[in-house]
Amino acid sequence: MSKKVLTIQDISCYGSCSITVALPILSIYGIETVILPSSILSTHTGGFHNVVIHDLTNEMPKIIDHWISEGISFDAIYTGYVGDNRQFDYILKCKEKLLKPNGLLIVDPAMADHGKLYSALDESIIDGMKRIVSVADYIIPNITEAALLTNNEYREEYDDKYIDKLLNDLYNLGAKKIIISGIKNKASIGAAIYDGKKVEKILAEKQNKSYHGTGDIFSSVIVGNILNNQSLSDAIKDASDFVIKSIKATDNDINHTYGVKFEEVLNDRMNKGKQK
Ligand code: PXL
Repeated sequence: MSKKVLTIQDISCYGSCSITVALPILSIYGIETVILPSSILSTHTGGFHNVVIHDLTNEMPKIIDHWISEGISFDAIYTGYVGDNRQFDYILKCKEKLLKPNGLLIVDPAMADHGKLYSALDESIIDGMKRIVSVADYIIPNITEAALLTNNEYREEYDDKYIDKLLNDLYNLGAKKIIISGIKNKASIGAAIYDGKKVEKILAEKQNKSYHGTGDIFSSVIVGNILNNQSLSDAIKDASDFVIKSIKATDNDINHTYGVKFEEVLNDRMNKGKQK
């Protein structure tokens, strides 16, 4: 039977991130993807000015209550960018009332990068994010988010000890499996994973340019792979490969700076699937 996922994040109408990447990516896996938009924005907030933001906090409980009354349930809940601190109560309600027994909560605490919170967010989002991280089965923060969630200082340069401390502190918050993305050394970039027993690093070839929305693509592919019962390390290797190919598909178009052209990679996957 095909799986059903609820993804809770914003709709950035233009900008190739959040729901507009999660939906097509998860659909390729044959996963039915249901959305609970936390807000609607004209664009994402990284690099655009005068972004129009329509907050949907007040709609969320009405939508959730309707689903509860319809007896709807999900195999997983996958959360991303949350626009308002009041929304964490509703996310926890979804976990309690709409997630099947043994269903997974997968949290990408998408709130910051390069040492800073995203521009439309304030510090209150950090405490809210801690509440859902502490009950999550998987979390997928980048280094900035990992540092903010654990009150560690953000570092551009770091050693294994720093990453191990972030992993350990996140595990102590309550998350069962931690995936920190964007771990870099001279030639490589990748993720560090920890399940309370062993740390593993999964590295791939570093790209010269960084683009917006690649974190959301990385997380969406991981969610698809986890629900497809792949091992976590294979899920991450594949997600890195997907992001690298998406960046390569974008690098030759200097006008495309707001996200990556992941559609070309998705199209390849779909055609490969068809040949089988
Ligand atoms: O890609 C993360 C993201 C998602 N949603 C919104 C954002 C960002 C990053 O800036 O602004 C609205």
